[in-house]
This record gives sequence, structure tokens and C-alpha cells, in this order.
Amino acid sequence: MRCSDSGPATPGLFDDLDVPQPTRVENLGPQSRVLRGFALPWIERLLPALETVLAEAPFRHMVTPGGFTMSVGLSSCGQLGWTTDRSGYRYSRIDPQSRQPWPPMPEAFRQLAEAAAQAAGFSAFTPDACLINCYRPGAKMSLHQDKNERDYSAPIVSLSLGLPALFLFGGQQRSDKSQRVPLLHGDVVVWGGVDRLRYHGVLPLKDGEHSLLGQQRINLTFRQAG
Ligand SMILES: O=C(O)CCC(=O)C(=O)O
Repeated sequence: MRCSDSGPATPGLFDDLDVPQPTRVENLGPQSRVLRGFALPWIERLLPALETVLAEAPFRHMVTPGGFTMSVGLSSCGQLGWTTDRSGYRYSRIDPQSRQPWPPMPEAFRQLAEAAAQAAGFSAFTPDACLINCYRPGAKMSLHQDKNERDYSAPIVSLSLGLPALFLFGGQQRSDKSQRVPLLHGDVVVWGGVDRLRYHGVLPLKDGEHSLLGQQRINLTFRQAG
């Protein structure tokens, strides 16, 4: 389950499960929340499901329309997968690498995303796309808005697994000052409504070793895209 290696899981991957803690909620804006540790009770279901998805659709480094290779490895599951190449950013029903539909969204993923959206004040969230981002040390994501979805009435639900990262949460303009939000294994960020189009990104991942995921951070971003 590595960005550049879709081989078998690390032995003992599930031996050291985190102990669930009650969720602490932090507000980033009027309709954006960090749900601390929200996913910890789901980890035992999420990680095997993630391995199944990645066996079918391994991480790959996509190219932006400007010709830059992204430092983050990408995969997707669900009806729609987010892709980028020289012709643009878009959602596609087909994985451009395998030319097959993306793997189905595992039930545990969907349930977690819906529960997190509900906990953050967004009922009726039904994700049809889950973008899976893999960061190795040094990988980053520049400030951007999520704008390829058909309408913006549904929130974005974003789960962090593995190594800690510094998430940037900015304003409606790229030049607005960003908050720096440390995100840990099991944290979920939800933003929608008036905050749906806020710029966000991730600073370069620091070196480290996570007890379950090794030298990487994996982010699952759930969207209602179609
Ligand atoms: O990795 C993250 O926490 C954010 C990912 C992200 O911004 C995106 O996929 O659009």
C-alpha cells in the first residue's frame, strides 16, 4: 500500500491498532470542522478495504495540464474518479491506466464519509467519488479549490491516515491567509456550504514512520461529484 508499490501489505499491519478516543470537534470556519479521531473506530474496516481498492487501482503520479508530475500518488474508487493529464482536470468513470471502471467504493468508506458529514452538520451526503492521495516524505499539495464537481451543495469529507501533515485551509481567494491545521491519523475534515470553495492544500510531508502505514500519509477525499 505504498505510493510507488502496490505489493503486499507490511506484515503485522493491523497488529497495533489505535485505541478509539471520543471525537473532539474544532471549527475552522462557519461550515468547516475538524473531527479529531473520528475515524479511529473504523480503522480495522478501512485499511483492508483500502488494500483491496489499491490492488485494483494502484497509486500513480499524474500530470497536470501544465505538464508537472504531481508529487502525490493518486487513485480513486466509486462511480467517478478524479484524474488529470495534459488535457485537463476532470472526473471519469474509467481508470485511464486500466481502462476499467474504478473499483467500487467500499461500504466502510461510504459509511464513514456519511457519518462524518452528518457529525459536521451536513445530512444527506452521498459520495460517488473517493480520491485517494498518497504522500511520501516531501510530497505536497499546492493551494487549490475543489471545483470539478457538478454542484457545490455537497460538502467535501477528507480523512487522514498514517503520518501527520500540516493542512492549509485558506479563504475564497488564493491570496487569503491560510490556517495551518495539524492532521493526525484518524482525523476527518469536513467543509461545505459557505466554506465549500475555500482554498486548501498540504505542506511537504515530514519524514517519519507510522505504526500502521509506515513512511506515508494517505488521504481519502469523498465528494459528490456527478
Ligand atoms: O491531503 C489532504 O489532506 C488534502 C487533499 C486535497 O486537498 C484534495 O484531494 O483536493
